Amino acid sequence: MTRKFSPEQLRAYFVCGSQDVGSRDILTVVDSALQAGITAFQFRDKGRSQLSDSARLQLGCKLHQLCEAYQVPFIVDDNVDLALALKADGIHVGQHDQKIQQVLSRVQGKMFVGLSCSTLPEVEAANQLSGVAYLGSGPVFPTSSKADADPVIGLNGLTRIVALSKVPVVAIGGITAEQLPAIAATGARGAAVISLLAQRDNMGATVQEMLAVTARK
Ligand code: TZP
Ligand code: MG
Repeated sequence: MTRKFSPEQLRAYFVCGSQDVGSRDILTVVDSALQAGITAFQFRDKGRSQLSDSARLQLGCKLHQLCEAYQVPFIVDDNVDLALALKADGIHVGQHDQKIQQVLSRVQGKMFVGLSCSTLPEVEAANQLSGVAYLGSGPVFPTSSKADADPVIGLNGLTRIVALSKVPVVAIGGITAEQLPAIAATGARGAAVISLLAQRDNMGATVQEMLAVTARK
């Protein structure tokens, strides 16, 4: 079943691939995150990942099934062919990935689309498009999870992006539990994190904090 986009899904958004879990089993890590209450999962298998295309497809299939069991949207990073093959609920693309217009027309009616924007001109361009469900903006803080990350935008940069964007924004990059209230105060609808969850044994408390700071008052 394809899950439609809702801004609530941005509240506790877990991004993960085989490169992010060290010697642990990614299926166990994602299952724990789902049990802990994440609201979206993005399969981002790249960078230091050692998986072949077919192993990535197989893993993606299992991860999608897991997400289905918890009724949490399964989003694929960057790779439109993989997202279509896996019948993902969503695709997330960056400014350097396939041209956003091409992505929008290839997946139209099949899944929702998230777009990375880290500058105001990028947000202005995104505002001209129809069909972008949400923006991912950052890195808000320095990150060690993405080798080619854009320059840090800080909380001030994030605040400006949120104010300009016509669609909901999820913050990403170097987000720690301590920074969650400040992220929420910018108006961002949630935080997208790799290390905050991938490198935790007990994810329950962290996910609860992510949900608490984004709860409707
Ligand atoms: N895009 C911008 S920063 C980033 C991505 C995928 C990495 C986020 O990982 P972490 O560990 O939460 O800093
Ligand atoms: Mg699904």
